[in-house]
Amino acid sequence: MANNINWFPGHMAKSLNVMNTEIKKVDMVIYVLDARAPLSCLNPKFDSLCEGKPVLYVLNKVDMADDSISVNVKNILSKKQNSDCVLLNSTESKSSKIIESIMKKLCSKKLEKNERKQLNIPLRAMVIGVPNCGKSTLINNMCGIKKTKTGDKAGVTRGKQWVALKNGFEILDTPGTLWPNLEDQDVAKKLCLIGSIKDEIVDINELSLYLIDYLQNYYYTKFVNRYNIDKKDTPLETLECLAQKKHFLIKGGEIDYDRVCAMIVDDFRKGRIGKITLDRII
Ligand SMILES: Nc1nc2c(ncn2[C@@H]2O[C@H](COP(=O)(O)OP(=O)(O)OP(=O)(O)O)[C@@H](O)[C@H]2O)c(=O)[nH]1
Ligand SMILES: [Mg+2]
Repeated sequence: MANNINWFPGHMAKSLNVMNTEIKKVDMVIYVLDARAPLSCLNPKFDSLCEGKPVLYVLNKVDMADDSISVNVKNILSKKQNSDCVLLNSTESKSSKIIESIMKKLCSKKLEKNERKQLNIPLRAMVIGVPNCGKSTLINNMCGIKKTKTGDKAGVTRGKQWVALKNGFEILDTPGTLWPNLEDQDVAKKLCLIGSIKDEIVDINELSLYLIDYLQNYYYTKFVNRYNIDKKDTPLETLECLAQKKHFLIKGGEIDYDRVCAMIVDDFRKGRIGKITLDRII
């Protein structure tokens, strides 16, 4: 990339501060990761936030991710102390039903203590994750009705929102947050591809070349099935060949780079190329 990708606007810094205060009021954390780039979604700023709290990792959007990698990630994360992990498609009605019993298991000590003291206090969880990973969609799924605003772009939720569930649990939705200085620019590109960084600050041409290179290395058959194009010497040659094939040309027969780049990124985001994961965990 010509310029480093970094996106840490003031509202994210503010949200992190609010979360650091609210964490004291909750019994556990629901940490949502986009299964298409699960490791890249791990925010170093969340490490201290989660310290001492049970964590349920929700590997979300598994309907769009590589199944074998999702299973590997689940195995790694569920082995972490005081943690568990579920694979989920939050857009599928009632898919989050499995979460209730896991929450109770992770907070069993607290629940027993409350029962002993005959305290009728609801179990409280904070939902955290990078922008656009599906936090609000998950909460709506847990509610059974749409209580929080969702949308297919980064930064939909602004400000905290408590939601009470029928089973008595109270869930806190938080705005998606990243961290200052995305030092690993591969991570930054993956976060762009899954829609966690807003498109306005990203060079879509470079992003699509990165994606082509990755797909040709790890998902060659899926790439060929979608575009019917062999591997060329460079991702740029593949991109140009694709544009010619699609007749994405501007006046004078020049390649319409913006159009072909936008198409391939959109195809990935909509899952048209197939179930793909951008982090390798094998
Ligand atoms: N295919 C698929 N799409 C999902 C899933 N979960 C959420 N989405 C979609 O992902 C997009 C983002 O969902 P949100 O719930 O708004 O994400 P968020 O994490 O709350 O985003 P911010 O509030 O911006 O941080 C929406 O278009 C959802 O429909 C899933 O499991 N599978
Ligand atoms: Mg949200």
